[in-house]
Amino acid sequence: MEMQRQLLSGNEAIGRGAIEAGISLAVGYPGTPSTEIIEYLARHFSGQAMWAANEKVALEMAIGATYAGKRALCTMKHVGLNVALDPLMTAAYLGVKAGLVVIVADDPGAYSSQNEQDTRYLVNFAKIPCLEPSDSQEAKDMVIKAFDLSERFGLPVIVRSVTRVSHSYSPVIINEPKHENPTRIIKDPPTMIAVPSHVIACHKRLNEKQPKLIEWSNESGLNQIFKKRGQKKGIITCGVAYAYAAEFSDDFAILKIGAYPFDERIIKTFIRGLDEIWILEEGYPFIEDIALKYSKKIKGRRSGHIDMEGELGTEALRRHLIPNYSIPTIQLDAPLPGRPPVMCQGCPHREFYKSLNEAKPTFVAGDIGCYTLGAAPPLKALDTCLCMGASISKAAGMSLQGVNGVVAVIGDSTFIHSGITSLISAVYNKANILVAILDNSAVAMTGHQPTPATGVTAKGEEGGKIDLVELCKACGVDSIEVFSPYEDKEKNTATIKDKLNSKGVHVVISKAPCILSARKKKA
Ligand SMILES: Cc1ncc(C[n+]2csc(CCOP(=O)(O)OP(=O)(O)O)c2C)c(N)n1
Repeated sequence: MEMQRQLLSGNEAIGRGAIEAGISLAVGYPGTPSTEIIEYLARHFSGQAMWAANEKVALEMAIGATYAGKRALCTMKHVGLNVALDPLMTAAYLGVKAGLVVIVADDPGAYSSQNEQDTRYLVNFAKIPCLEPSDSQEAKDMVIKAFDLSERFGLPVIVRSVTRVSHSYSPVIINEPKHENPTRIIKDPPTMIAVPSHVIACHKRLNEKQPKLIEWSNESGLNQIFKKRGQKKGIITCGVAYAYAAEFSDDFAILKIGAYPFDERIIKTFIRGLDEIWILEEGYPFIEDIALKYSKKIKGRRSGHIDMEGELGTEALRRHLIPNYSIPTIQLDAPLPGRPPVMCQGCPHREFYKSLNEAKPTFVAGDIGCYTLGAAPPLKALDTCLCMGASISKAAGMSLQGVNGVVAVIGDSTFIHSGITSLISAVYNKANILVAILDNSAVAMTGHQPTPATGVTAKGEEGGKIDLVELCKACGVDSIEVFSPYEDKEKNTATIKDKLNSKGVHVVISKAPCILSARKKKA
């Protein structure tokens, strides 16, 4: 094959890496900034690339594929790993039977997320390795390395990306894909059945792997020192922050961390002879807390030199690293207006909220999706939003304390992701709530991916189709009504009012396609 170079985003490069590593399955749940990995694979991988109902299910499906001897890729955003943490923790104990790589994309600055948590702490907690790329080429190479590492140690491996790696484009060399592993059904009870009698032995095996993982990371070449003679200042960095730090390599020696866990002695070696050491890492001060054990000259987030919150970004770095740096400013006649995200004109959620506001609920527990934008003026329709699936459970919790007139508002994808079990729990515990499922037949917030209720797969093919009405009925709700948010709004308000004043768990499904996906279909 002739050498070929392509301009790929980090997410596309991750997808390409997975193809070249010989995966048989790619499965994930949408979430910015990770979504485009499965979308790329759905277009470019002739094998299986699919969406699961949530991240936990995605990871369990990927683990299942490894029990058939196949390599599997699983993708999610950072908060998705909280959902998938249960299988991940124990998969580390049991080990995997073929390469399993989990891509977790963090969102420093929380541009599209409910928090800016740092995946490296969960990696550490699970005692598994993690690789962290700084550009698209590294993203591809590290995915391939991660599969080999996973098979060598029999462990799931995480590749941590961040928004700026996932969404930035840089050239990537394309190579021939490896052949997929042949199917072989694996049975090995002591390493596949997590019952108490096996746990201690599994945990011991996991602990015994730890020093070997450090040896591997030492030899991997992924933790590197770049130091020129006479340099007195240094930067310890990782991921995309390495790309920023590299701009200062004339003045600063650089230690780049690409593989975790790493041998802390590399920090001791690096800081020798340096008068000032900056720690540039997106996320929480993970490396900094280790470095602080070895030097008092460390400057970073923990030591108060860089803000603890928000994205590091390039501007902040220039400000810190170049003495007397002044930010060039452009004089404007008037300040630019703020442009917070808003609901689209004609969005069906907007019309639903108008009817809901007219019904004057006591409290509205929102959830995560485009409909969260209903919290903003002029609708001001929501009183709370926490994490995916929490609306129904929070509403039930309030109702069981005697608060009447509580509504949970949840999207179709979020309902399938983690609302169903909350609905069952509300019915079981005899809550008095109204659940409004805003069914726009898409995961609109993350880019109009299909859902199990649309019956279309990630590849755009016909899949199984889940009927939300039948599903709610099967959960035992007291009543269920479907209406269009555009039509007969007075009647919709009357229906909502009636359900708010009734005992039991009631569901209304406000059904109308997302205005953008409907337009896309027409075009
Ligand atoms: C645990 C977790 N996974 C993924 C996401 C990313 N995400 C934000 S909203 C959303 C779903 C939105 O779809 P839906 O509920 O159908 O509402 P819509 O945006 O279509 O109105 C997803 C997947 C997240 N915030 N948290």
